[in-house]
Amino acid sequence: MPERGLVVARHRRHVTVEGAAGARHQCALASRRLRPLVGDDVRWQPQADGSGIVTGVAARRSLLTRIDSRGRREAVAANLSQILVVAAPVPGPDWALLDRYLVAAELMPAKAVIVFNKCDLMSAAPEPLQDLERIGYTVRVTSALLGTGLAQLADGMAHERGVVVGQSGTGKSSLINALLGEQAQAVGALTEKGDHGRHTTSAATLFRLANGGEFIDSPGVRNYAPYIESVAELERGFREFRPHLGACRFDDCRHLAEPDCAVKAALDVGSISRRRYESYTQLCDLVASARRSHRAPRY
Ligand SMILES: Nc1nc2c(ncn2[C@@H]2O[C@H](COP(=O)(O)OP(=O)(O)OP(=O)(O)O)[C@@H](O)[C@H]2O)c(=O)[nH]1
Ligand SMILES: [Mg+2]
Ligand SMILES: [Zn+2]
Repeated sequence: MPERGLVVARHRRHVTVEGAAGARHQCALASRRLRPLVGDDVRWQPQADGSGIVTGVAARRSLLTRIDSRGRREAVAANLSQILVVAAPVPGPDWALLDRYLVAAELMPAKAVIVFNKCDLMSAAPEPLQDLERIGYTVRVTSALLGTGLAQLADGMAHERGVVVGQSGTGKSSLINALLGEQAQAVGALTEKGDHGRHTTSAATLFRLANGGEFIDSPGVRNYAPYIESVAELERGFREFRPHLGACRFDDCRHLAEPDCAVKAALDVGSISRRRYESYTQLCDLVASARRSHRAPRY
């Protein structure tokens, strides 16, 4: 009998599925057309040796995407309700990268949580962080080293399914280890049988917190951009633009050089930050160039 399960890790040619009973099973795919992602709800057929075969992927509630190296849409993870973007004073924060993750969260949609880690290495919150808080983002200041802010961070993850993203070296894994504490090993255990002799480390693995939070660790990135179809979609990714959208002279205003632009007027009076606006114009360029090299979306 096929069972329901949750994909908790993706490897090159198979996935790890958590069954209804909580055990984890290495599963092959019944068809090459199936492209299960971490976070996908699947149907799988248990095998006598403890492994399984994924036979179907349920419709997705949300999808985190990125632009791949050829400008195409690549699916990253499914059914997330939260994106935790980790930045730190060391390595110096890449605010543009952080903005791109915030755009991804707005468009999915998913709740975004900005985690400023390694607070033991600084005294005052940097200005961009204050700007982001002012426009309504949740900011958690933490130290995985000292344990600062971890309880509030965990509270905000209760009953959410999130992914932890950000630059390499910001402390994502350290935060996860600190949050999991001694749970870490228990969740890492895989059913040995059924492993098809492959130990390729998966790009993403799902962990569970005692409060019902589920989250995915991800390897650090140097660059990231969500896949965005059009400028009309992109502008909705900047939450502080929203009160001004529809107030420009032209319906299809891209808020670049057009006259009587409400977004640029807001920029001029300082209610939209110049830094955020620059992130927007960079993404505009990226959307335009991705469209030029556009091919059929890949899943
Ligand atoms: N001072 C200080 N150092 C920290 C803190 N959290 C992590 N580190 C250190 O930062 C370095 C990188 O930590 P990781 O947890 O490996 O960072 P990561 O984001 O998982 O990096 P990738 O896996 O490469 O993406 C390690 O040397 C940690 O010990 C913190 O709160 N304070
Ligand atoms: Mg890591
Ligand atoms: Zn405009």
